Amino acid sequence: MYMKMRKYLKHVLWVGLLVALAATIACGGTSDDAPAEETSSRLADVQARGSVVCASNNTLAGFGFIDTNGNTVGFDIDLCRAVAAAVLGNPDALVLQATTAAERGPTMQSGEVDMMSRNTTWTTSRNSGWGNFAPTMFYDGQGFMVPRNLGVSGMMELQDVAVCVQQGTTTELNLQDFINQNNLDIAVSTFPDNVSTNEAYLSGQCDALTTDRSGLVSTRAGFANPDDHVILSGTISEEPLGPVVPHGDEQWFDIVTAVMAMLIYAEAYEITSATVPTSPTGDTAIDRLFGLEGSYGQEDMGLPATVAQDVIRAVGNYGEIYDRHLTPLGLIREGSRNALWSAASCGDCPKGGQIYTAPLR
Ligand SMILES: N[C@@H](CCC(=O)N[C@@H](CS)C(=O)NCC(=O)O)C(=O)O
Repeated sequence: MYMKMRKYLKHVLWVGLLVALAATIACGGTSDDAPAEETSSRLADVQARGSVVCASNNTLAGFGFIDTNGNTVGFDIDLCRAVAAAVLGNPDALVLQATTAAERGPTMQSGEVDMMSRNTTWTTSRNSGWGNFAPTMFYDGQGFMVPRNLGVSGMMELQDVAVCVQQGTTTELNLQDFINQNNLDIAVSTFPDNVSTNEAYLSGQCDALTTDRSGLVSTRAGFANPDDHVILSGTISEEPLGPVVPHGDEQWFDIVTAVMAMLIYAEAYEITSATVPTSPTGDTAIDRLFGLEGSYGQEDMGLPATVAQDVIRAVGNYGEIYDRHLTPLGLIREGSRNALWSAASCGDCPKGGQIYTAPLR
C-alpha cells in the first residue's frame, strides 16, 4: 500500500512538472520569447509632444505674470524654461497652464501637466497627495500687509480686524493657526484668486492682506501708491517654495531635481549664461557639470552629457534668474535665506543662505 502511494505521488509530481513547463512555453514565459515590454515615460511623452506643460502663475509679478509684451515671465517661469531647455534643447518649447491656488492639487493629481512651478509651498500632505517636490528654490514665510493709516505696527496688534486671504493656500490655513494660537479676534475673508483678493484689500473690505512675504512685496509693488502700505515685520510660517512633478515617474523627478541643481551649482562655480564652457577648463567640478568630464548621472536620466550647457545658456544660473526677476521687486538676496550656502571662491566660507542641494556627481 505504502509503495503504491509513493509511486502514485511520483507520477503526480512528474505530470505537474510537465504541465507547468508546457504552460510556461505556451505563455511565452522564457526571456528569449518575451515581447519587449511597452515602456512609457514622461520624458518620452514630452519629447514626442515637443513641449513641457508647466502649471504656473500669471498674476504674481516677479514669479509668474504677463508682461507688457504679453509674455508670461518670472522666476518660476524660468524654472520651467530650464527644464524645457534640458529635455528639448529649447527653453521656449513650453506650454504654460495658468493655475489658481485651489486648482493646484487636482491639476497635479490628474497628471495633465509635466510639472508645476508656481510659488508653491512644499508640505508633507502636498508631497504625498500632489506630487514630488524638487529642491526648494525660494525660502519664504507668511506675512501681513496693512494700510499705513491703520496705525498698526506689529502682527500682534491685529485685533478686531478683517484679513483678506486666498482660498486653497497654506496661508489660509496658517492664518487660522495664528488666530487660534494667539486668541485674536480676526474676521477672515477668503477669495478665489489673487486679483479678487487684492481688490478686496484695496477697496477696504479688509484691514490687512496676508500671503507669502514675497507675494506681499510683489503685490505692493503693483499698487498705485505702494508707500501707503506697510509690510509688518516677522513671519508666522515656513513657506519653502519650489517646483513639483506628478507622482509615478522617478526618472522625470530626477531630471527636474537635477536641473534645479545645475542652476544652483552653476552660480556656485561662477558660470553664467555668457561663460558656459564647451571644452575642458581643468576645473573638475565645472567640467563635470558641463559634461566635459565624468558624469553625474545624465545617462540614467536619459539626458545628453552636455545638458547643463543648454540649460545655463538658455536661462542663466540661479543668481541670474533671481536678479532678472526678483531683485527689481526689492527682494534683496544678499544676507537672506535665498543667498547661496557658501562663497564660490572659498568652499568653507559661508554666505549664510540656504540655497544648497545635492552635489552633481
Ligand atoms: N505659497 C502658498 C501661497 C501661494 C499662492 O497661491 N499665493 C497667492 C497669493 S500671492 C497666489 O499666487 N495667487 C495667484 C492666483 O491664484 O491667481 C501656497 O503654496 O499655498
